[in-house]
Amino acid sequence: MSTPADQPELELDAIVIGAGFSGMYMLKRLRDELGLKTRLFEAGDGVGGTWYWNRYPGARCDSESFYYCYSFSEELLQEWEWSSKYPEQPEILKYLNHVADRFDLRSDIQLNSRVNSAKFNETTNRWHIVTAAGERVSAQFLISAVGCLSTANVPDIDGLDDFKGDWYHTGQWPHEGVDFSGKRVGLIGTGSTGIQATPVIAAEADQLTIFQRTANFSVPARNAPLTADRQEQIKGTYDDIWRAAKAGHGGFPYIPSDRSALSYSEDERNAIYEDIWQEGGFKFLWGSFSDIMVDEKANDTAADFLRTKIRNTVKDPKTAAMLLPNDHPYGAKRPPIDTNYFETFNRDNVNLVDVKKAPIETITETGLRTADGDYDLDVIVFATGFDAMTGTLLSIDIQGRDGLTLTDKWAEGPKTYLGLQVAGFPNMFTISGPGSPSVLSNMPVSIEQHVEWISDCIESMRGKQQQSIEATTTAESEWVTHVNDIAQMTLFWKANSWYLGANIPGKKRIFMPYAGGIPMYRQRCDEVASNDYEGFTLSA
Ligand code: N01
Repeated sequence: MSTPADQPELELDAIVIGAGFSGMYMLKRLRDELGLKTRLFEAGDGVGGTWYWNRYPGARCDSESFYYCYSFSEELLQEWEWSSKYPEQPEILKYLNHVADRFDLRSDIQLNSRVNSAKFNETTNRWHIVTAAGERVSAQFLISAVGCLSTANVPDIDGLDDFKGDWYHTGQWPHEGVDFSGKRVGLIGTGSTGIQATPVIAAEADQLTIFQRTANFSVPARNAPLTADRQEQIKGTYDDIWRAAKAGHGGFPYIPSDRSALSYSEDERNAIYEDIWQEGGFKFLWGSFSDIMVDEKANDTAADFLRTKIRNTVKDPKTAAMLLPNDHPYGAKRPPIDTNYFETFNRDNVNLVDVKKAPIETITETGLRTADGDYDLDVIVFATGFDAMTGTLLSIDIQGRDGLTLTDKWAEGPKTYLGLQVAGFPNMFTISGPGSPSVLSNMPVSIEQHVEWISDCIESMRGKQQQSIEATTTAESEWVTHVNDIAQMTLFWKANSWYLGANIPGKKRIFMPYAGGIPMYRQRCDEVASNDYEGFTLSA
């Protein structure tokens, strides 16, 4: 019987990996606007990327729906109706499926096709990939659209194989859902995911025990339906919305604050915080004061305000004290947005365990053992995050020029030029790669900018009959230094976050995203392009 490995290699112009927001738009641009023979390979059996995999209870977007979407098609913007301010995962997945159908993308998306390896041939300037099924495909361009948070981190805790109950990682949630009724559930992790899942699981389970290693700040989402009037108003002002989003530091369409937290009296400042906390969402971080992420004293004012809110919400003083974040500045870990997270600790069926004080020792047949004692559980939920920004790319055996592997190249942390290319890996582009604003921004805005920059670059190459493009090592190392210098000016360094790879044992501690903001970043990318792709070597 013939297998995919027996088939002749399929020859294309471009290969895209990943069918989330980035990959689908990349496919559309390359195929429909440049006329390239393009195929998108996706490991899952559906499109949607993050929104395909993360089906855990309570999963919803922390950015508002009307700007957490594509801006490239006016028709799409006008025809799609978001039901609420912060849509749930099924609605975003439905939107991405609609995009796949509306732009007829499915015919060039190959599902259930994990890319195992990608190797560059210097003689032909082509990339050769092999899928898990053994299928071989080559193309001039290889574009990674694998996402920043797609490799689940299940901590290596002794005894997991012996556990007689069920366990799940939130990023690999079963499609049929999980029935928690009558169950004793243990949830490990209090990042954005754990904070979204906690109230929903608590409402269904018999008992929920949260195993918290680091207490986290969180601001209420204040989710609400989008009324017909609000929809109409949004749809009538989309040009202004996108103009503001592209000019905003984090890709959000609101004016960033330009006032210092320290130039107000405590009462005045707290009144400003209160107003913005009542509004809810990310605006608390980016729209309140301009110095929260750069000045520790300013940050303390926001942190104190949020700690007071926790104390006032959680009735049991012992539990409230455990929930007070005390080891990192607010915002230095990605700030969660919640719906009734702290209120959930007032329920009788919810219990909080501090696993920093009494660490998890082992998982047993019947539950989990910490240094303090045993907890009987029917289900364990790992809301323990991801090997972020590099984990997925490094799980593919990628080899550039001279047999250089990406794993070796990034042994001391990721190195890229603009987060778009890696020296030694010609004709390979990384959408929202390390060194770009990506996870510090409203992702669709950053993704569209990368996709458009890459397709403009390929179009320019084709116009000039250039066969290969590669970042120079000089441009790359200058960019890495710049990314580092910018991060050093912020408080991001002061937390053990996944931004720094600190959540993965043994991972090099390097600040991976670009913290200089979207306007400065876009300007640099545009300058590079208009200076004949300065910092890249282009060859005929
Ligand atoms: O993961 P995390 P996440 N024992 O890494 C704990 C995006 N997102 O899935 O802080 C005990 O943030 C860990 O503890 P600590 C968003 O960008 C977006 O929540 O390392 N605990 C932490 O509490 C977000 O930032 C949306 O001490 C362990 C938690 O697990 C990113 O995804 C919604 C442990 C992991 O937190 C990741 O969020 C949700 C161990 N061995 C998420 N290992 C949107 O709205 C880890 N932990 C779009």
